[in-house]
Amino acid sequence: MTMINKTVIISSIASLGVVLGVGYGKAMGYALPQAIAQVPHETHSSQTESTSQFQRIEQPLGNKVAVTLGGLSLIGLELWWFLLSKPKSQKAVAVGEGIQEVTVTVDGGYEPSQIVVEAGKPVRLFFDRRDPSSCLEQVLIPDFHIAADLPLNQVTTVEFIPKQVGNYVFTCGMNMFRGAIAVQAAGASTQIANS
Ligand SMILES: [Cu+2]
Repeated sequence: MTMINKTVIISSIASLGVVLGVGYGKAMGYALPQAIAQVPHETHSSQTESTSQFQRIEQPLGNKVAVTLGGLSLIGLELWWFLLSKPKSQKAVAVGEGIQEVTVTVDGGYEPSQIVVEAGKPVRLFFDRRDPSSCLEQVLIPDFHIAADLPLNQVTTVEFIPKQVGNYVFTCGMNMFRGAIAVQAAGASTQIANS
């Protein structure tokens, strides 16, 4: 896992903690005095301690349980998203004679997000867009001067010839979702086997 991912996880969990803390505090009966001021006067007694920063208000037990369970499930969802959904992205290897073809499913990201091809031979990528999010309506492969619109529920073909070995990224139009095309030397594995 990269450093960026770790940073994202930590900051996400921290921000979730703040949101959760506020919600939890409200459900458990604590609220800032400004919030109390907006509640009709009858709902809280005259014995409230106006000097304390937080004041206690009664909430049904159901609210407390709901917020607690909601928070826990959000944390679970977040952990799943960052820790378990990432390894799903696989490598697609398309090395060999002729045109190297790979179908990339565009649905909440790119699947596969790692594509291995050989240098010097044409590559044909089929982007199958199934995600209605406008975030994924375009795919960019800057190194090959490609900017393709991906109509929803259609397969869009993108072609290029990678001449140089290297790692080339492809992203959505806003650079939020990413994948990579690893271009290997032609016949690299054969050369290793013969040497
Ligand atoms: Cu995007």
